[in-house]
Amino acid sequence: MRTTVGIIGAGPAGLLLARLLHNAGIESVVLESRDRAYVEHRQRAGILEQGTVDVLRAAGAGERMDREGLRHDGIELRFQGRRHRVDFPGLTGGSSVMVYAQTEVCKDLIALQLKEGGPLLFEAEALEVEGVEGDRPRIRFTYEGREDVLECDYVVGCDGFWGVARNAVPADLSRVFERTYPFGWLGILADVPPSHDELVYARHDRGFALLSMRSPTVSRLYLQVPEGTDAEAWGDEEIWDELERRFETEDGWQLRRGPITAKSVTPMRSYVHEPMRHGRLFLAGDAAHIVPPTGAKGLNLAVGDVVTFARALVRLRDTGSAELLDTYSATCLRRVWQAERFSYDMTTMLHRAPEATPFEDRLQLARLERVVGSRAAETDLADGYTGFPLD
Ligand code: RFL
Ligand code: PHB
Repeated sequence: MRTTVGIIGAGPAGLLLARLLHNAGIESVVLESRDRAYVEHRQRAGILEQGTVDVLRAAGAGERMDREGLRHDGIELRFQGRRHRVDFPGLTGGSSVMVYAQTEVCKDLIALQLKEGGPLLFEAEALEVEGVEGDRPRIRFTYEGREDVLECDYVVGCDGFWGVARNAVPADLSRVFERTYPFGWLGILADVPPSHDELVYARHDRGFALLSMRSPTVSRLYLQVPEGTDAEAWGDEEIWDELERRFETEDGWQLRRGPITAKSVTPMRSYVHEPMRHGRLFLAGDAAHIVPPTGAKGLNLAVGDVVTFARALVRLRDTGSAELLDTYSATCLRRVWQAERFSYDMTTMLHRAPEATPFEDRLQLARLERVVGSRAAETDLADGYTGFPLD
């Protein structure tokens, strides 16, 4: 098999890239190791930045998002029983975010790709990327029980944190910057209308909690739990009791309970692999970087990377200039590091580390007081949350 761009992975990064290339008249093949149902139902992100919404619309993939997505103009910060709303459009000059689940983004992009785009092979597992320093990189993969080779002009590794593409960058050229956190998130889906009409980020002495949603009838909630926690160790009523404690306010706000339909634990990690390009291999999305979910940035970063790659390839085709391809890694990494900083700040401001000292607890509260008391600090948070611009 032969194509222009070989894409490994059909998460948001790989699927959107295939769509952008199709719209530009550039051929691609997507290889995805899992089956379609798995990719369409894996519970993950929920928040799309304004820039991501604009990209999906321009790609012709925004129709259902515009019908079913929920525009949010703010979030609530909650600590010491107090509530503070951060007004995004008022602080940023008009930006907002969209609540539309990653599962739905993937379903929409898969349907478009299968209808209009190039090949998208499920249960096709990339084994290795070869020859990235030459003109004809290849992906060795298995499909329907056989080993095969996809010859490409370019390979884009959109295969997430556990993928194989990154291995094709020689160890002596790779630099990894990493931090793991001594806690994770226990996430639940519940068939109950959200208890608040915007997301609530709560800092509590017992740990962080987040109220989010999937639709007007489905809530998504998270609890900070110790690293390595088994989701099944938490009973449903125990989860609701703990959420209630952490969201408690002085004004008697009420949490609605309902049947829990899914439960899982996510570890928390910050990770950046530099460079994001080696020869004709380009890394995009979680294959190159991970952020803790507190800033809601992971999917949005993946979108930024593939937009940058697609633009660069179109520039090469239209003008003969490889300049944007050559600067791909540096361009993406500028935005990646701003998102890493923002996600780290949000995480450390809102979570209680197991070994936190009373001094650190006070500092954390002072950081929150600063955000709610200073328009400059609040604007900085709103700017970061609604998204850093694509260059
Ligand atoms: P993905 O989604 O992991 O997709 C990679 C795909 O590659 C496939 N694959 C392979 N295919 C072929 N051959 C191989 N050898 C392969 N190895 C792997 C995998 O099966 C998979 O389908 O990466 P991508 O596309 O870069 O997308 C990144 C996002 O998924 C991720 O950053 C976000 O989900 C992070 N995230 C959030 N991001 C946001 O922007 N906003 C949020 O509100 C948000 N909340 C979250 C999140 C992530 C979470 N978890 C579970 C980590 C909340 C949570 C709880
Ligand atoms: C989600 O709805 O899954 C979600 C929302 C905001 C975050 C993380 C996850 O910061």
